[in-house]
Amino acid sequence: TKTLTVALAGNPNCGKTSLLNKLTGSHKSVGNYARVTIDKQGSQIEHKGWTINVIDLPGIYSLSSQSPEEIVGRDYIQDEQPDLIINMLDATNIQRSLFLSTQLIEMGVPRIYDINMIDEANAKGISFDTKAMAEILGSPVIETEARKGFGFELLLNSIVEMAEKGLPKDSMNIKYDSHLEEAIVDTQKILTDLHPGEMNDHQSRWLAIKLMEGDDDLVKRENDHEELIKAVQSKRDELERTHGDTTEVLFATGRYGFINGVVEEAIEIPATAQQNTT
Ligand code: GDP
Ligand code: MG
Ligand code: K
Repeated sequence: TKTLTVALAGNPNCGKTSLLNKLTGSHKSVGNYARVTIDKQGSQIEHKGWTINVIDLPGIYSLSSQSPEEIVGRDYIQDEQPDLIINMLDATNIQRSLFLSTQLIEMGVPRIYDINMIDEANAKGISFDTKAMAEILGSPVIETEARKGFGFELLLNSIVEMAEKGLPKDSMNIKYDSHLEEAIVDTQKILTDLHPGEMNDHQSRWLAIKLMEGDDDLVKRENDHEELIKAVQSKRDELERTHGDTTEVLFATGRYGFINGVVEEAIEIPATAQQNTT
């Protein structure tokens, strides 16, 4: 049989467990508890001749290493390499949701976007041009209401369709300010010299960005390479001096710039429903 492993990634409370329960007919409690373990067995769903193995990742806002949930989620994606990620977005908090998406894009994982809570968003007058979004985000975009199962057929069809076409190897990038881009390219050069043949361009770009952001976990892993760590630190210092912001803030600003572009092009948010971006 044809099988596929799909990981569900999204912010806490965006509806991941609801989707899984509804899809599998199970009744695991839908709670709001902290969770840092992953059930790698997953839940199996049969659709159009495929067995889709769905893994529920912990709720996360980012893929840095600022919380155990983020580290566990990121390690799972890197080590287990699920075939596909369903990136679940909270339609009522789309900017914040898309922050995680920018990081999944940078990791280069094949993905489908699931805009959940579409009922609540529509009730607030928020609407999405899913075709335009899919074009900008480089992958299919589906709307769902996980509590009721609305949109699931489309979501499952989209998963199977993608699997049958062959999952894309992603090369889409988030573009940053020119100073950041220069620093990324320089860092990538050092990385590919240190790890010859181990990383493609997309992977070295991801690691360069993470190191530039001062990701503790990844900096620790590269700690043997004194020259790299020194070079990264001096770039960080220089960027902070010239821009007056930490590199973390500079990268976050770049990500929100991309997100604002998505909103401008493809999402209608009435003034009465403006959302948090933090
Ligand atoms: P998780 O933290 O991502 O696993 O989110 P949950 O599945 O626990 O859902 C969080 C809350 O949102 C629960 O109260 C769900 O009943 C509710 N919920 C989930 N999906 C939807 C949806 O599409 N529409 C609405 N209105 N509520 C939803
Ligand atoms: Mg959950
Ligand atoms: K708009």
